[in-house]
Order: sequence, then C-alpha cells, then structure tokens
Amino acid sequence: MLSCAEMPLLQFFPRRCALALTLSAAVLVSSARGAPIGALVVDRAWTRPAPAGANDAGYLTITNRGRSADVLLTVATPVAKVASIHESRMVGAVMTMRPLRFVAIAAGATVSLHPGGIHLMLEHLNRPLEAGAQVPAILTFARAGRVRIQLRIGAGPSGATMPGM
Ligand SMILES: [Cu+2]
Repeated sequence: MLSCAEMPLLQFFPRRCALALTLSAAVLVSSARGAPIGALVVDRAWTRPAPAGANDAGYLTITNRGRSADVLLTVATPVAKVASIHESRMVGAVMTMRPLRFVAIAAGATVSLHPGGIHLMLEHLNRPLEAGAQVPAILTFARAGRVRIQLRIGAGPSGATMPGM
C-alpha cells in the first residue's frame, strides 16, 4: 500500500490549496442511506484495513439538501495521530497528495471523497484497523457544525481496494 510516508514531502503543496469548488467531476448520485444532519447527509463512509503505525485514507459521500452551501473544514479521529483533508492527483505519471483547507458542498450538491481524489488522510494509526470494525470520526462543517460519523473498515465498493489514497 502506498502511504504518505513514502511520498516525498516536496510533493505536498500546502500553499497551493485550490478552492475545491469545481467538484462536478466527483459528483455522484447518493443513495442517501446515511443519517441526515440538518441539511447534510453523510453516506457510504469507509476505510481500508491497515496495521497500527500505518497511514490510511477515509472516503464518504456528502449530500447537501439545504438551500445554503456548507464547507467541510476538519476531520478528527482517535485512531490516528494526525487527521486531515487531502486531495490526490496525478502530476505527470506520479500520484501525489496535497492538503486541502476545506471542501465546499454547494446547495443541492453531492461531493464524493473517493480513491484517487479527495480523501480523509489518517496518519500514524494508533491501532490496527480490522475489516468489519468501524472508525469513529468527527467532521466539522462551517454551517452544520460537528458531525459524528463511523467509517466502515473494508466496506469500500468493489474495485476500490487497490492501494493508494
Ligand atoms: Cu493523503
């Protein structure tokens, strides 16, 4: 599995965090099975199994059913020493990651955090993540506030088990 530790630090461009407003390519139609939090529905939250000490990534879908945009600002979880929002993208032939300061979810929009795109970066796991268990996390939104979620370990869609973030 490719981990952040294997990626040269120079590949991170924290000062070039573009506004994540152009997410139309990442939009999916949500099945909306998740619990509504105000105007937001957080759905299909999952991560991969990983050993303690490793890095991992979390994915989910956020649907904004409200009339106002909201912004995902931070992620926190007790299972990782550092948790943040990242975006993967290809630079030439190399997959790189960079931190994002926020992810905007326009009114009526659905934003997908998925392998190869925006993800929750979980660095230096405090404990192993075992398939079938869940990872608790708190997402903080500008409008909806703190939202508790559970990432199901090993519950990704088929075809999404490849390594990488
Ligand atoms: Cu990452």
